[in-house]
This record gives sequence, C-alpha cells and structure tokens, in this order.
Amino acid sequence: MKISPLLFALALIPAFANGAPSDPKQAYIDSTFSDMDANKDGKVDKNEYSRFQQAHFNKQADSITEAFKAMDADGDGRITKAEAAIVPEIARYFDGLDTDKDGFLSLQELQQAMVAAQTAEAAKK
Ligand SMILES: [Ca+2]
Ligand SMILES: [Ca+2]
Repeated sequence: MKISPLLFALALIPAFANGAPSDPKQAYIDSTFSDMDANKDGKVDKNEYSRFQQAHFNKQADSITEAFKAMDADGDGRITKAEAAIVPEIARYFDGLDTDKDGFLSLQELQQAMVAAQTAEAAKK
C-alpha cells in the first residue's frame, strides 16, 4: 500500500467533493466557516472555534493511526526504520521523530509530531 508522503496533510477535508465551485478557495473558507458555526448564527465564537479545532485534531489523529497501522508491517505496535522506509518523509525525519531515542517510532511519537507540525503551521499565520 502506497501512503501519501504528505502524511500530515492526510486529513485535509475534501471540501470540493460536490462539483467544482468557481472560487475553490472561497468555497473552502465558506464551508469551513459553516462547519465551525455550530449554531448557525453567522458568528464563530471561541467555543465553536475550539470545538472545530478539536474535531480537526481528532480526524488527523485518526489518519495518523491509519498511517501508523499501514507502516507497522509486522504489527508489533512500533515502527522500525525499515518499516518507515515506505514513507520517505517519515524515514527522513525518523531520528527527530523518535523523541525517546529507543530506535522505534510509537504511535504517540507520531501523534506528537502531528500536533507539533500543526502548531508550527498555525504559528506561521
Ligand atoms: Ca513494527
Ligand atoms: Ca521511540
């Protein structure tokens, strides 16, 4: 099974599944906003925003779990360097991702990396 190298982008919501909008970027913003605006009052308050981000994180965590299972060829719950080789981005950053330096990647280590990547992404804006 081939995994997209952009592991951390796995959970990008396919916002344009229903045909091609004339302005995809605006359509994405609109659909994201209406997803966030839980009570549909046209405003997104801090609670709604935080709930949306939580759900987003959970969705990404699910994709990380999926990717982890796909990489863990022998199913022992940890990723060796050889197992990581099918995802070049992971293999390249293997040592950095292996935060406890035990020579294996755990699901937790991957999830921490995902959160860190997201936080870094958010901080750029
Ligand atoms: Ca393994
Ligand atoms: Ca480790």
